Amino acid sequence: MHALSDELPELSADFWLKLKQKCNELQIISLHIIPTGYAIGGKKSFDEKFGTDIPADLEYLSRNREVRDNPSLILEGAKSVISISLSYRNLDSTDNPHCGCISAYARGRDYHKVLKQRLERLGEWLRDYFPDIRYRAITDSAPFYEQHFAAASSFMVKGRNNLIRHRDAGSMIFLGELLVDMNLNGDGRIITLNLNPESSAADLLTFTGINPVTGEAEEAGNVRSSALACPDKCHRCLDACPTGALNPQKFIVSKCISYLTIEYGGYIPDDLWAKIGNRIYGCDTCQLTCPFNRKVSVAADREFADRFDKDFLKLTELLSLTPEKFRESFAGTPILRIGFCKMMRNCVIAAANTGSKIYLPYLIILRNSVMKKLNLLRSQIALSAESPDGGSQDLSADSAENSRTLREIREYEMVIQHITRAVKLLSGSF
Ligand code: B12
Ligand code: SF4
Ligand code: SF4
Repeated sequence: MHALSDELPELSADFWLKLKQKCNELQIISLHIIPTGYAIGGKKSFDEKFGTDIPADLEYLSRNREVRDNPSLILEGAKSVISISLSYRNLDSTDNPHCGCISAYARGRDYHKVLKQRLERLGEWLRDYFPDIRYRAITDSAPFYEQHFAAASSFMVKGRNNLIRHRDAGSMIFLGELLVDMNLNGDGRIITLNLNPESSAADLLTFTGINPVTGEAEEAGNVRSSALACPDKCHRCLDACPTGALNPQKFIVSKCISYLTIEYGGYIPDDLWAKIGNRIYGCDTCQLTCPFNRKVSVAADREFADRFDKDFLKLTELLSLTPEKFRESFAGTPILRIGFCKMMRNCVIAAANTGSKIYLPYLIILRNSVMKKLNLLRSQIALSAESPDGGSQDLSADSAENSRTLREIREYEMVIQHITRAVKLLSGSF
């Protein structure tokens, strides 16, 4: 047992070896430790990235910038960040236009839950070592520069596809962090633990300095500077991106299919329909084309094994889902979060993109059931707008329930709009 102190505790080779064993047991495929001060400068890079052009659905990202820049507002006294990753590698993407394509990251158990559990278990293990240590697990759950901290590892780099990739695992990895109120970095250098079970004890740790001017991890002697960087001439991901969201100047979030199919809640502009193809949830194109994802030596985490039966992903099956069936079928996966309406919108576009009339009856049936639900919701609102004396009352002063109903009405109307265009396209009436 070790007492907690502000000084670097005596972290023996035994500590690091045991930590490596623990990570191997928890299927953690990378771990490095960064001083929390590494966050400073984030506001500038955030503005450079989004400028004032943050899509409304991602507006939440621009809040709490002071927390992003100062992790001790997430955990009081935070001194080090333990950045980890888990692999979800699955290159089996369907090109069959009659089946919906779900992004690899969403085909297994919800990564938020898995990461959180692993981080908690890592935290408990650390507490056995340092009984006074306090920690906080982060998995998309707090305003935090996840990619910036991840790229500080000797084994990681941010590619032109905008994603962090790991030397042995490629880019199909999830990032998570454990903030701790103990200085595990000692002299302030970044410490990368080699988790490859085959590696020797002499190869266990890499130390990287932080450039005092740029605030970035030093490149000298860094593994990533040579073998891992994007080759100068490679632009495969940029060329393959269906919508042009990835381009050398700036990542255009509002054109990214991942954003459009998952985050965006409105009508998808007509000119983007064909580009979406059969992608009904997320997009992997800029990862599938990356050569680094071909030569991967790390196995995917068991929790992220594909749960979806190929037959279930037929568009005919998906278009026949009811809201209840949707919830049942996607329970436990991140897909549940987008809700029935966004999923139906995405499937309607995929059906329109096949150009096949076989989907017309499915679309008509879906339109009828969506209309029925819409009428029900509209009458609920009309009823609540009537005052007890028979007159009408002001809805703005209304309950949370009314605003939920109004939101649902907008969502169902949005599905109808998409079905109307899909029917026109497939019946050739455009
Ligand atoms: C919003 C979001 C999206 C949005 C916008 C993405 C974007 N890149 O802007 C959309 C919906 C489009 C999206 C798509 C995807 N996402 Co996403 N997304 C996020 C989320 C929740 C926030 C990202 C963000 O914009 N943060 C704000 C910016 C400012 O911070 P940042 O991400 O850390 O990156 C900045 C810093 O590195 C900073 N920076 C650079 N230099 C410096 C220097 C200093 C000093 C500082 C402080 C900062 C700094 O600049 C970067 C911006 O360019 C993160 C989780 C998270 N909390 O970070 C996941 C995350 C980035 N997404 C992830 C994934 C898996 C995806 C998809 C692959 C999913 C899919 N298959 O459909 C796609 C990939 C699309 C692509 N090519 O980028 C993973 C990426 C893992 C990885 N290997 O990198 C993350 C990290 C989630 C996770 N916990 O694992 N995503
Ligand atoms: S996820 Fe798809 S749309 Fe988004 S940048 Fe990558 S290839 Fe382009
Ligand atoms: S496809 Fe090429 S340019 Fe794109 S991330 Fe991979 S190596 Fe880099």
